[in-house]
Amino acid sequence: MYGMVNKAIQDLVTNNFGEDKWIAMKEKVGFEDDFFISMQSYPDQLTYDLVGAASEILEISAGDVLEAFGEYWILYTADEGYGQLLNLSGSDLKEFLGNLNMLHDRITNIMPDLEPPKFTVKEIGENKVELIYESDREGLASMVVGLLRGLGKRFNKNCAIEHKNLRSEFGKDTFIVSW
Ligand code: 1MF
Repeated sequence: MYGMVNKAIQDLVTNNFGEDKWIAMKEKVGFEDDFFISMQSYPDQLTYDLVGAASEILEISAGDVLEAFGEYWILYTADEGYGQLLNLSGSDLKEFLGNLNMLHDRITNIMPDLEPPKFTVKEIGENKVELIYESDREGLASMVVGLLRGLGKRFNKNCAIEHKNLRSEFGKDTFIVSW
């Protein structure tokens, strides 16, 4: 995954739990560089290791780390100079969700090593959509819950997120988002 993702984890931990927690995490995973390069690709394993280390050091479940990270990612990218890109992806929650593949296509033009997930969105009610999430990566469904929560906040929507179908059982992760 691109360094940006690891950098966002660093930022989340440093801002919310303090620099020393981050230093302990770095040590635990054996990352010895001074910083991440946003536009460089790092092994996925490093990101998984960081989540594992955060879980141990902060004493919260890995699922909760992923969820917190997902929510933070929306704020983080908006703040780090990509607000325009997010603005282009929709001015309300439904529109944004419908444009997730387009957003990732745009990013792939600039970050060719991106391995974006694929989304299928179906409107199932006035303020309700079904979102199918397919990623080559395992175990990130909790992150998607956080991402959806972060998007809800971005659009000032109090949304409910139900993880309806689990990939482990049904081959795909399906979420019902309503607001
Ligand atoms: O392969 C990758 O390195 C990678 C990195 C981040 C692939 C995808 C993503 C985004 N994704 C987070 C990790 C999930 C990994 C996976 O499932 O395999 C979030 C996807 C997502 C899911 C649900 C709801 C919203 C989601 O994303 C919203 C989003 C996605 C990307 C960005 C912002 C919001 C983004 C913004 C600016 C970026 C990069 C990503 O940086 C840029 C862009 C253009 C030029 C320079 C830097």
